Amino acid sequence: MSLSIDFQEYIEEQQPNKLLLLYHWDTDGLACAALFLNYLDVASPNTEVVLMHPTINNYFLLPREYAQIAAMNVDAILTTDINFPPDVFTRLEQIVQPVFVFDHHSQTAGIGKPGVQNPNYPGCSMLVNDYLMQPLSLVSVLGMVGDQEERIREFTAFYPQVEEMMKEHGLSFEEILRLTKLIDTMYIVGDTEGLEYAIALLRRNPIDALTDQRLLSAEKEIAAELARECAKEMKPMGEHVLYQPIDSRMSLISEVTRARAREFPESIIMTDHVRGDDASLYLRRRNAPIDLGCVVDLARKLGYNAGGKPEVAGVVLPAKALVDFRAQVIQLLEQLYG
Ligand SMILES: [Mn+2]
Repeated sequence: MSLSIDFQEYIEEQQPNKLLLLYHWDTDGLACAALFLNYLDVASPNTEVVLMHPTINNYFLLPREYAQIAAMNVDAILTTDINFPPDVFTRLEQIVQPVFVFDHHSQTAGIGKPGVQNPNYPGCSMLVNDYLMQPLSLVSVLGMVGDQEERIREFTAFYPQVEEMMKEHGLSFEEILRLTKLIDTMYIVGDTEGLEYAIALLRRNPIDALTDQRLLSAEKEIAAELARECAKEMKPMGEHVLYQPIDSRMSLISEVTRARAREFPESIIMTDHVRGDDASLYLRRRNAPIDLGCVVDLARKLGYNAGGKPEVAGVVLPAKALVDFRAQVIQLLEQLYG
């Protein structure tokens, strides 16, 4: 199968029987899934689309998930907004080709797979919308706002599109941001069926989120859980770091870390969360002049899944390696910035 194969051409000419759509579980990924489903409904109404997401918090697939995919007998795979490392695409291609990749994460920027990989987009939803040449919609801007939050205002090539949708729908920026928070509640509370519920809601009318009981009650639960975690005392580790282990059934690590960084803007906030055999470790800083990329590099050198930016680093690693890795991170930061 040629690498230059175009997704729309493939769909419209081949009218495949069965397609797997692998999506990220956050607002951006759900918005992308909604846009693709809208397109497929028209372009190839007889194609059966199987929706699937990686286990929440995993930016990779488990052996049983590869087996599940192999058993599906799909004609093609479409992945959208998932920050998979390149080997995941290689393994998927061993199951079936073509594998289309629509993504805006820097990790996928140079992989040259069918689809579109472009890290200049602040959200994958707008990348997908542009690729499908659909008119601007609330769904197409929601993913960008979900990923970037207030920072979307700084993307001068993209923020006007958000403003246009605010005007068209009579929504303030805060209301748009709230919509993304409501959509994100489903993965945070671990409501995996809720992810497809949210995709359906996005396809119907995203504004329904503001009055949707399932989303509103999840929002309330999350606020209570976040308050409980943020009432804990943080433990100083080394010169720069304040540390907190998270103990929750929800996926709150990025929310807790963000809230604590606001509370302690001069420190590096480090949190971790053990879930079964895996652990997540997260670092975030606001004012400390420290590039957390060194933590991502260290994690990758040790073979862990990691990603981030200068001000944030996220690592997924085996739970049994967590204590040791945490100590190495502290040591590294002391060495570089102590
Ligand atoms: Mn995204």
